[in-house]
This record gives sequence, C-alpha cells and structure tokens, in this order.
Amino acid sequence: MKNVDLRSDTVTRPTPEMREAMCRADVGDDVYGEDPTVNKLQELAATMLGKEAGLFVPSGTMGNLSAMLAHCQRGDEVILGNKAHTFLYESGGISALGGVHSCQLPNQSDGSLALEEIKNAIRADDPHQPITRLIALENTHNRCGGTYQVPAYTQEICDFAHLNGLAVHLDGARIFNAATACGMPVKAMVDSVDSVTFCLSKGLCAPVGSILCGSNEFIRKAHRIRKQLGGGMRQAGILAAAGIIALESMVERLKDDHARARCLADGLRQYPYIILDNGTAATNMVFLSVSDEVKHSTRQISSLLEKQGVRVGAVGEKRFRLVTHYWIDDEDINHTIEAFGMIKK
Ligand code: TLP
Repeated sequence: MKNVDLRSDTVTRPTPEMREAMCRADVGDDVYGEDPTVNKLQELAATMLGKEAGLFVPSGTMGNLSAMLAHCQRGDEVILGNKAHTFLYESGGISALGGVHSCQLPNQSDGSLALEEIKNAIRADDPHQPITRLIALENTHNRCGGTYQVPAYTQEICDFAHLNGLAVHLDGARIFNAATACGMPVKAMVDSVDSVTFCLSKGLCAPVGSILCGSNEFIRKAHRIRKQLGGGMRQAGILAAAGIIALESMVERLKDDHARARCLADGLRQYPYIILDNGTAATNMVFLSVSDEVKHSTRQISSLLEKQGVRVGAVGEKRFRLVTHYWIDDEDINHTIEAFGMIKK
C-alpha cells in the first residue's frame, strides 16, 4: 500500500546522509556553549542569512516566541497578520508567557500586510494604549497558500518600521522556499529584518530544530529567554549535525518540491469539482476546495483518500492543503491526482 503523506513538510524524516552525520557528530554540553556541532550550525546559519549570530532552538514556535519576547516588554504590542502562524498556531504564547499584546491586521491574499494599515495601527503616545514595539511578518506565508514576498516588500516595511523606532521579526519558517521561488540568495530575503526564524525540520528535512538569527546583542537576549522556556539543550550536536546537512545539501533541491507542487495543481485542475486557490502553487503548497458536487463531508473525503494511501491536511470545510517535500516523488504526484479522481464516485 502506498504512503503518500502530503499533510505537511514537517512529516519529513531525516535522509540517510543525515542519520550518518548524526551518528558521527562531535558533541558537548551546549548549555555551557561547548557543543562544537551546534556552534558550527549556528555560525553557518548566521553566515548564510547575513546576520551576526544564530541560536539553535528546538522548534519554529520557540524561535518566534524567543524573538518576540526579546524584542518586547510586557504590555508592548506587536503588529501581525490575522492569518499569521504566530497568531493562529502558537498557542498564544506571546501573551500567555510574555504579556505581549497583539494588533492583528488583515493579511492580503498574498500574505502581505498593507503598509497603509500598519501606519494606521501604530499607537499614539498615550497612557491608555499599549506601546507599539514590533512588526512580525511571515515568508513564505502558510495560511495564505505558501505565497512568498519579494525582498523589496520586506525592505519597504522595514524602512518604515525603523524610521518609527520599531523592530521587524520575520517568521521565515520556509524562507529557503521563498528564496528559491524568487531565485535569490536567502541573505537578500532577510537583509532588512532585525531577526528571523527559519526551520530545519520542514522542507530541509532535518528531524528537529530551527534557527533564530539576528545581531549579537539580540541573540544574547534570546539565548537567556530560550533557557527560561526550557529550550537549553545539552548534547544537541546530534540534532545539529542533521541541520548542517540540511543547509549544505537540501536547499538546492527545494525547486523540485515547487515543480512537483505545480504539477500536482495542474493535474488536479482537470476535475471540475476541485477549486484550486488562485495562484496555487506558489511554492511547495497546494490549497484547494472541493465543490458541493461532491456529496462527501471533509472527513469522508480524507478517509477516501487515505484508503488509497494518500494523506492530506484538512484546513476547513471541504478545504485541503497538500504539501510537497523530499519524500514525495513524481509517482506519488500521479498517484495523488488519480486518488482525487475517486472522491466523486
Ligand atoms: N507549521 C505547521 C503547523 O503548525 C501548521 C505546518 O504543518 O505547516 N511558522 C510557520 C509559518 C509554520 O508553518 C510553522 C509550522 C511554524 C512557524 C512552527 O514550527 P514548529 O512546528 O517547528 O514549531
């Protein structure tokens, strides 16, 4: 039986090369700063992103949380999108743990925030109001369909933020996908932001971990917060070893995931009862809805697909997300297209 798991690129298992590197990894106690493999990964990531320093964290969520708590004090406000991962899917950590208030602006369909709306959202110097401190962006944008923003957009927001004494954090969980789609080095994508988190454990295939990058001073603060959150790891070099392979040999191939996502979208277009989101697939995600012509419920559709060995993410009423990654090949794409042909029967 086939197992085509398109629920997310988080389901990726480490490659044989990663497992090998994990076995051989030189390790030490990272809480003492003595794990050579973690140190190497952090330096490599910071260099690739053009930032002074990097911090290895167990998850993207902890990377974003540590960053936002490092930028903001209790009672400060962060401007973010109403479809941002940091707003929707991180358990409200910034307010629960940091007392940080959020101002949610509508994400445009491409995942961007309108500069005019940001301008209007900045608080007056008035004791009734929280202090606007930070703008949080996301690239690629998950809930907006895996869409990406070009560096000029990020630069425009950052220029405005910096002129107004605000910092900008980028949730770049899939920033390497964004860079691939733009055909630009990742450094150019994050040049203007003050801090950025990216994930090693999505399209880059490492089993665990994300990196937060920023200035030396910022990373020193975030390092303390990571410890407060319980994210100080010991012989984490075992995990970092896979992260190094992720950065050295998995970035180039992301274009294959994007090509397969486009191929999947093109194949599904033949079915009149499948409504693909406009612009899908911009990167490695395909978002679609199934029309009422198909009488099955969301659950029944998922289960019909599963019976054929295809797993997809249900993200709403008859609405699905399919994410391509390293463990999905051309045959899996064809099999998935065929499986969608069965849901009408
Ligand atoms: N996203 C997951 C789910 O949480 C939705 C997925 O399957 O896509 N930022 C973005 C943009 C993300 O998509 C995710 C994970 C994270 C941050 C958090 O990363 P982790 O799961 O490592 O905490």
